[in-house]
Amino acid sequence: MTTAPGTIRRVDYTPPPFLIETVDLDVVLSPEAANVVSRLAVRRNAGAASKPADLVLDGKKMDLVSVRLDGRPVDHQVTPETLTIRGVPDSFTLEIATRSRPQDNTELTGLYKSRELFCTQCEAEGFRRITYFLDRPDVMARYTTRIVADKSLTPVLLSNGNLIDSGPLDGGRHFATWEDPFPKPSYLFALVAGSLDCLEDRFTTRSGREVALRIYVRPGDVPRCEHAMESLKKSMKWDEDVYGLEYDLDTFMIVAIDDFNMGAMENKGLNVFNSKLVLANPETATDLDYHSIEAVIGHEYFHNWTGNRVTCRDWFQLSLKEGLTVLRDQQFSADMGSAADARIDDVRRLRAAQFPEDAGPMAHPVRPDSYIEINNFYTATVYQKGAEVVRMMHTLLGPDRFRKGMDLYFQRHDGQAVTCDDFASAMEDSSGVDLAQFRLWYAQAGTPDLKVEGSYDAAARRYTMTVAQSLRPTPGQPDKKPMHIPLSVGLLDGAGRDLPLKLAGEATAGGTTRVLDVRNPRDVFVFEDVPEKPVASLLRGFSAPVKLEAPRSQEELTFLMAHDSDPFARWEAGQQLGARLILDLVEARKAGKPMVVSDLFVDAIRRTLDDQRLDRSFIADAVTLPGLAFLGELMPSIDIEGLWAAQQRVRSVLSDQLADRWSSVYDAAHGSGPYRFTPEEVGRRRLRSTALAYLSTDKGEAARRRAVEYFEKAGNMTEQVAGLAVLAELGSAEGEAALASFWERWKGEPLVLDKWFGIQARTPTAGTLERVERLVEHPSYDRKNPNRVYSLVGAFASGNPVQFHAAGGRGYRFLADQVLATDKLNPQIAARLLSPLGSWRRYDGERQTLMKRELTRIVQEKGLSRDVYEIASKSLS
Ligand code: 0A1
Ligand code: ZN
Repeated sequence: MTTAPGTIRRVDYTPPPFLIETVDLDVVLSPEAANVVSRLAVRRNAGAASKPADLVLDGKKMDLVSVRLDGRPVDHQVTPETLTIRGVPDSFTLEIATRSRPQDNTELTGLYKSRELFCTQCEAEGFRRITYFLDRPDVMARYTTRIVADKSLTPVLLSNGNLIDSGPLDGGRHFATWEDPFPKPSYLFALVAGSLDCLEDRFTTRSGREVALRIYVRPGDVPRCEHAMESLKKSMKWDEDVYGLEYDLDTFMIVAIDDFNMGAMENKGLNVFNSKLVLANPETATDLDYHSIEAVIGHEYFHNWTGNRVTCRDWFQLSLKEGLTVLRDQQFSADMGSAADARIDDVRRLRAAQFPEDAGPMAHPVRPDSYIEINNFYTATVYQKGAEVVRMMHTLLGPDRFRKGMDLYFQRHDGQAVTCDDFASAMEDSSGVDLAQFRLWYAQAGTPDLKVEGSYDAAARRYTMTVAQSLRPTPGQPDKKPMHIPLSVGLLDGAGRDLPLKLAGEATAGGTTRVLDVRNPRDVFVFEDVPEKPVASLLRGFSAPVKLEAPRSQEELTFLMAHDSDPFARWEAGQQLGARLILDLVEARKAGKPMVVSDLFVDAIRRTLDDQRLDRSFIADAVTLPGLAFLGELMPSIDIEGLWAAQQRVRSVLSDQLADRWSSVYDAAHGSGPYRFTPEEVGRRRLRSTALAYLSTDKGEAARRRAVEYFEKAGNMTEQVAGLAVLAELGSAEGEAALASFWERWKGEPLVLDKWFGIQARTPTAGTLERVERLVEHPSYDRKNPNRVYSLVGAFASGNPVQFHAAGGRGYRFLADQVLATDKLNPQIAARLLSPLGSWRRYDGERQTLMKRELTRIVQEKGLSRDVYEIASKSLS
């Protein structure tokens, strides 16, 4: 593969030639401009490979006002992305004055305005838009920040660390000075200034230190911050209990911002959040919102140790902090609710987003080898697969040794900028487990295929499991080496009980779940003293991010669905059964044969619904059919119309044949009393809305009446949204009326209207594209706001495969137009929107042509951002 111009490669890393010890920022904010004076204490890095005469700083999209070295003018040169200071000594101070216009910054990176609020987003390379700097994570400095602004327009002035001074100034202005005692990379810098209210609380750490907790929101929104505050306190306690990690500053602040490119950002002591991940009350937020808020508050808080105290050496190591922190937030969610649900959720997400990425043109290792634009690498691979990689280490080491490895990691690297290899070494050195081959998970892209076969020898009472692994080529990696894969398995007897497991060579049996070390293209594992022919439970807990193929009969899968003691494997058996059935129906349809749904499947779902031992959220998970994205990955070429028709067919058979069950589940799961966000209540609501959806499949009169009633009587947003989605899909006059009344009721609440946009964009029936085209012109829509764009255009392109891929390619054209329009305002968002077009190779010839045509049109556009160029060009190559 040739390397595209502008490509940054991991192997080219060199330590910074200079280090910056302290940064003193003076930021003066006014409606016209932001004036920044930065004083840097710079010295040569003794550990650098070379001793250059000049210092080259990063900087873009601002005006240089002046620069002085040790108080004197200095020879310097400015380019659009650098400032070079000529002939610098070994140690010196640099004073740089710059000016920028936050109000014109639509990219939402660097210093920008969200309505009247000034705020910053510096990860990955935003700090260079605030002032000239060595904007790389291995340059860690102590920051002092003085902010000056008009007191009445901008009463609250925040930055990282502790407030050390504040007061009035002339001309109606005031100032605040913040000092962060912890050295940090520039990407963790933050500043927020504006009119904000705040919810305050306290947390006492386990060593007895008092921490002030503050959540800042727009005036009036404080009552919607309670769940976020509770989540924060739970996170702080959990990190102490599980990892022994305490918070380290006197204050912890969160600010909610309406215009934000991502979910949230872990800036030291001053987390900035997308307001949708802070604000919640039962009237405006769904169970899913409540859950996401808890998880993301946890995620950002956990970054304080995994990310901030120990940070990344360079951006290729992004998964060092993200994979590990996602694993930690997943563990936290599992501990706060149902562990089984949490795991099922993780796997669903991985399969829906990461597996397609690993199979597409942007496939990259968890630790990428190169990038053109780093913002394009905040991916499901770096985050979700990265978390799976750390989870596998946890599985291989066991919880105690994993914890020891974490302790060693912090002991060795606190205050440093390190690599994924350093993390693996800490795990290895603390446990004695050899992770040499395992490290390939960081280096090799693609989802391994695992084929598992079993055979039973009754005479020898022996069960032999043969495991074959393979890994397909991915861009830039034609040949792959075999991986070290932890395969967690169990064996069930005829009554569905776990058998004690004894591997050949072992003296006694130990446990009923074993983790097999798969290391070779083909491995054989022999279980002894197996009294009868067992049914194998494979990949328990989803012990590795692989695609599993095992020749299991429908009867065996049904058996596992009813008996497996591992909840993930139990759910998975049902998904496999459902997937196989749907794929068979796709084939039948193609061959012009009737699509017949087996009684076996219907019976299995019936038994699940009747199983009194199962909790409601697990039942809801188990009766939900596999999603189209997951199913598509199982086909050599995705037949989206076939998949949709087959999935609908199965739905309607389940709806018909189990009508009495859906009705009784629906009635029994009726709630009472005020909204509570508890695992039981969430499960109840989920099962009830799942039943409602099945009951509405026939679109008949009774169904419509029931859905209308559900929607109108909804006591909270969870039910309202579930009812609205069903009604929108019914598409009748009732659906239109519900959409209209929802808008009327919530037109003043943009975050709630995002649900309204999203439901319409995801409705899989004909006419959706026309509707979406009208909605981009709707007065409630705002193409400068990332939440609006994702909830409408993103939801259509990524969440509605049926209509996005509808024959003719109009969906593709619409998306390309939106990408080009968005790119002029916000390249990061444009690049993210674009990704569904990258999967063109996975579709039939006609769709391939249509999708490629749009990608080509995009690449040829003049003035394209680096972000969009990278995705579009790699998608075509
Ligand atoms: N580190 C954040 C994610 C994040 C990344 C980039 C951003 O702006 C371009 C914003 C946030 C996290 O993992 O939560
Ligand atoms: Zn993160």
